[in-house]
Amino acid sequence: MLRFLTAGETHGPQLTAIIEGMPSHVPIDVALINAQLARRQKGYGRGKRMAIEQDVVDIVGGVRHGKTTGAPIALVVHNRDWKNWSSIMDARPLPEDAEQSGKRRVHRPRPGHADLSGGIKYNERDLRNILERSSARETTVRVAIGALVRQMLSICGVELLGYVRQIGDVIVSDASVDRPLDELREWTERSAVRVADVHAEEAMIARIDEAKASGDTLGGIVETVAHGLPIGLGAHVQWDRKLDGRIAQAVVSIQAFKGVEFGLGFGCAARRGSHVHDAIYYDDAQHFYRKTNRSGGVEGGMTTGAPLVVRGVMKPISTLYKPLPSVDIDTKEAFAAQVERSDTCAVPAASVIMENVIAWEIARAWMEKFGGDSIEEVQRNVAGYIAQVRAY
Ligand code: EPS
Repeated sequence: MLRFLTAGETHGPQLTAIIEGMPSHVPIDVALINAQLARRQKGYGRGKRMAIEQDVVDIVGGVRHGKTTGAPIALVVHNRDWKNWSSIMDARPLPEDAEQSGKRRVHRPRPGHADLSGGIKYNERDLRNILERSSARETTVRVAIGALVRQMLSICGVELLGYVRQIGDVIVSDASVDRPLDELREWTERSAVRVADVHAEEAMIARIDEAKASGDTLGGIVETVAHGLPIGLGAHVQWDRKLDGRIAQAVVSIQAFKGVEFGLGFGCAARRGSHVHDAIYYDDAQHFYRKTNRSGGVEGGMTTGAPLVVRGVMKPISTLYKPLPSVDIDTKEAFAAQVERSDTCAVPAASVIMENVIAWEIARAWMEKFGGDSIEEVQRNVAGYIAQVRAY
């Protein structure tokens, strides 16, 4: 069973993850994890924090001489900004006279953030204790985790790509996405907003500039495609084994994500069934196959063998430089919400985050289906299953 936990605050010393259940002998290239972290840091519309950070991972357990050992893997990403926050975020008690001045206390909750609900729930008078952990900084280490486990997936032929479909009211053309995976990747990685559509890119950059100038923020829609999945990852037999259900939970757990869809998704509502489902065909060369992939590669909670296509919607970031009305938790008086440094638009970064979060869920389902203690055992199990599928 693959599982992980993360810990760490946005302005604390580091983010930490422990991953358990990786088989032994998976070659791990730290440079590939750092490359994913670098992709996450890019994107037009990010704020000043990204100029401070240069995220790199330290592997401090479970990998030896470039290969997993089967032991729990511990990852650390240091926050460079920590040096500017070390006294504010110190784990040790403050001297009594510094109690109020030294903490950059937050007491005017930002609408849309975890500040108010978290403050009330945890009976916390300093909302910084909520903000520090609810921050999207935590996605750094989730990307590192995805980047680690996809090194096992890539040995098995699975490839993923995340890109942007919409920022604000600017939508990329379907034709720009409808390209071979390598070509789409090349375009996406070159683009400042991770789109393969130059007209949309220009309009998106203009919208981000407008939003920034007016102290506002922008959300959007991101998409991940995964190729190389066999038929039958996930299972129909129990609610918590359905792959689409798990991916939905993982995607909506990404900070600021409000929705998820597979294939046609919400577009299913307006169509008749005959224009929603993917008819089944058979020939000797292709075995069972479909001419369409409206399902987005999942039926009954299981992969169909077609590419998995997932979209997620990210709301505009809730920290506004021109803040919305809020209420001071001390005085109960109306005030503008507290302004904390933030980004105007993090949708391009969110496409990298969703890609890696989905890689994790695929890896988890992969290990449930093909699980073994070494990568050799996993590969034998995959090969045996593929032969069984071919003979069906
Ligand atoms: C974030 C606020 C900003 C972002 C941060 C997420 O951080 P800070 O308050 O330090 O300026 O830059 O994102 C990251 C640090 C990151 O690595 O993505 C928030 O409030 O969620």
